[in-house]
Amino acid sequence: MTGKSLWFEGIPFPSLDYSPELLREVQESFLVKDEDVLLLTFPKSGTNWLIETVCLIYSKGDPKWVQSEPIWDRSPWVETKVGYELLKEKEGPRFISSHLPIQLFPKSFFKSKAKMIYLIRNPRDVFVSGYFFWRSAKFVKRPQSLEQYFDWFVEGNVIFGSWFDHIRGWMSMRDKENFLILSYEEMKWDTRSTVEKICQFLGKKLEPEELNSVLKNSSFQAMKENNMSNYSLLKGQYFEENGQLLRKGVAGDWKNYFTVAQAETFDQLFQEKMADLPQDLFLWK
Ligand code: PPS
Repeated sequence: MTGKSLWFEGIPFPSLDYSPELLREVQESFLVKDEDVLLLTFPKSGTNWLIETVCLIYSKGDPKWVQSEPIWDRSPWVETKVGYELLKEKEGPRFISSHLPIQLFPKSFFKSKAKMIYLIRNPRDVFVSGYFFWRSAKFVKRPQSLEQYFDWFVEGNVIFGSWFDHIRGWMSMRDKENFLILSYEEMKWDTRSTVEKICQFLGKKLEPEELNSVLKNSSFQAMKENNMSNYSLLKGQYFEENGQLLRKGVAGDWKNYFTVAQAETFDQLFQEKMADLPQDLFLWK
């Protein structure tokens, strides 16, 4: 299991809990319902923070639910074996998480009215976060050095493929009413306004004290201490003891790791790949 990824349609996936047959079935047959809420990201963009926030919005800030049920059961990953089975059984409105690129996403979504939130993060920070995370994972090809992972990242040979392709693919949905784009950076810099934006999108109204409780219980510190959200339950089978989901939780950490040459290579690549998209999508600039 250690040291391997699973390849499907030219994209590396984790080798545990994924299979080509399932990925095809999810795409062709998973039925998205109009009342579902979908949380979509490229890995390491702040997915779990978004899930926690949405769960807390629905529980009106009451932390009982997020402190008693693992985060991957509250909002299962549709592309995993465990998540797919769980979602098929769930009644009523569901929260569904996914890292799938648009071309592999369940086709039924595109004919539904289900709401999707797509969270973007500065790819430089996605890269650093991914390097430290995948290094301790037992179900992917692990990077041996930051330099090696940099090469993989710019080539798009990391788990779930090219960050640039993922963003470009999903940004084609940006004018749809049921599609909300947020960024990790705006969540960091103005968490309250971002939570209000999510509430408005999902048609949820919170009292001021409920909103305060959402903010308190979805904070980096609260999530780091919450065993239902910090992935500590996955240590052993999925991760080494030193693995941690909640590493630093800041914007701009890449500046502590990139060499000048890497920063220039990355800028150039970004320019080449993303110049034709509206630049206000990329709030870290
Ligand atoms: S995963 O494995 O792809 O689902 O990881 P994901 O949840 O997308 O991203 C993990 C990074 O998100 C940070 N994080 C947070 N930042 C701020 N506040 C809160 N509450 C929070 N929760 C998670 C987490 O620390 C990872 O970023 P890094 O830079 O590694 O710290």
